[in-house]
Amino acid sequence: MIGGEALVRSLVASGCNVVFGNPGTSEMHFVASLDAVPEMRGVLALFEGVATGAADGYARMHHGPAAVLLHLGPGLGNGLANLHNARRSRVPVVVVVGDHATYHQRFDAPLQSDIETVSRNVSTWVRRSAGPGSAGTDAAAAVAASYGPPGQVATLILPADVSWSEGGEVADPVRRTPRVVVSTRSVQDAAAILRSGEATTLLLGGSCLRAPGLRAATRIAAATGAKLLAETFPARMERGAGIPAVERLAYLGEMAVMQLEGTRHLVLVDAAPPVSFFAYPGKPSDLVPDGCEVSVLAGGEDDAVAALEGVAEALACAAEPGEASAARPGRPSGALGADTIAQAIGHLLPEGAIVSDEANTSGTFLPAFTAAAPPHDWLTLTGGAIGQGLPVAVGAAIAAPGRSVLALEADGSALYTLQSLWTMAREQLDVTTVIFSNRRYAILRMELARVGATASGERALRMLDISPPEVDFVSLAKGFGVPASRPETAEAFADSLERGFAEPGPHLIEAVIPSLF
Ligand SMILES: Cc1ncc(C[n+]2csc(CCOP(=O)(O)OP(=O)(O)O)c2C)c(N)n1
Repeated sequence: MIGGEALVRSLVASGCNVVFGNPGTSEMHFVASLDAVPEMRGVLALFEGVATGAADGYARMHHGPAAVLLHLGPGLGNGLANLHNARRSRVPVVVVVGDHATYHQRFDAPLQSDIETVSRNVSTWVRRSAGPGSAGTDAAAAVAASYGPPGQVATLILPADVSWSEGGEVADPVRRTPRVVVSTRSVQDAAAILRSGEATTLLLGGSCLRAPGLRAATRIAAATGAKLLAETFPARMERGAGIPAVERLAYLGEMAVMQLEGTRHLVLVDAAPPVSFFAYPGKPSDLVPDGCEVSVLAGGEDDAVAALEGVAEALACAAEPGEASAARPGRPSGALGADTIAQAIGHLLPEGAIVSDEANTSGTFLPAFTAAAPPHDWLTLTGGAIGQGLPVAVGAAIAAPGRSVLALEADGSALYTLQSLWTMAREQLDVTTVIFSNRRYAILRMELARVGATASGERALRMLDISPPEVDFVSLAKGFGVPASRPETAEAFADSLERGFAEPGPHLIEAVIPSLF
């Protein structure tokens, strides 16, 4: 068996059986192995950023990693922004980067570059496969490393001759390392803080944002009066009717300061301390209020949900009170805007939907309008590198067949990785994409003022407007094989959305709306 096939078989043996990729000559033996190993599903992406973002979305919805296949340093570089986001999602991703054959590297052929340096930026684990005999164990080690906990990006560099040479051996399957049980001492310390009667906020992140963690935290809050906040950009948050609603820490530092005001004790539960997304002249970077003590109940490697349940038990909290579910909003009518779109989504979102949210400023009304929709998952822009939403939707749809995926895309962000539509069409994924076409980089108009930049004349604003020319998303979608429409009223939008959810395969709805900024 050649090294490349041993690597693919070893990935499959360890439960990694989807590869998103964009290959080149140095990866041809990996590609050829897909015929020999039908258990591995190959999904072609037409840009590396689609492949890496899809792996992130897949891992958010699946218990294990997807693999990504990339072509040397330039291919890896093209995929870097979404690997950065995946790193911030703290999900397992295995990246296989093909390289020139070992003996070819000294010739400095055109595609030769320093792959390690590029990969270190996002990967906690980087290994270069030394020979066909170790390619299988290298793949298994990459899967093991990707699990963490917390999940991480593991990169295996595979020289072409390692891939094509005989002598490959399939590695034994690896198991996921369980999360660490938080000490009784930490649980008791957190319980003591919560008993003190001083204003306490629990900041929840990562694994706590699924229903069991949210339920345990809500029991604690009900018993002690503690405030609950969720991290600003969760990788995956469960919400909707019957799931306790927890407000997210605001993106705007000024609003986050207000949310945290008066907090004497901030208890971190699988979440990082709150910091401002950017620095602004005269404003704080550290959002922890003055005089507030920060403690950690559970870190990323810990079983944070069990820790919350332990605290709830230590405080003898009552069972979570059953909440009467609020009513969904009615079907919208009238003008199409960010508000009526949110209303239509709240009205129609199917049970078990997965929402990939990169609506940016146009998403302002979504949390309130969708709070009472049936239970669903909400996936957000974890690392702030835009162009993530559509690829994440691709990966989520592949990880969770049978569930409706809704990609909410601001127009500017959609244009980074629009080739995702082609993969949705080719794989016939049940993804409905809504483009919020405000024809601006609206958030940057707001940031222009917030950072105190004085210029806001025509020449500066031209850098923040994406029209003219007006991007025609309906034609673009059709060009990629995705049926599309451009409804002009709230009623017509709701009809299109309903059709998108009801019909199999991908759909795109372009909503031309006024910009909020
Ligand atoms: C990879 C990357 N490049 C550039 C940026 C800077 N950036 C932040 S928001 C933004 C424009 C967002 O516009 P759009 O997606 O249309 O959303 P809107 O602001 O209109 O709501 C840009 C260019 C970024 N965050 N990430």
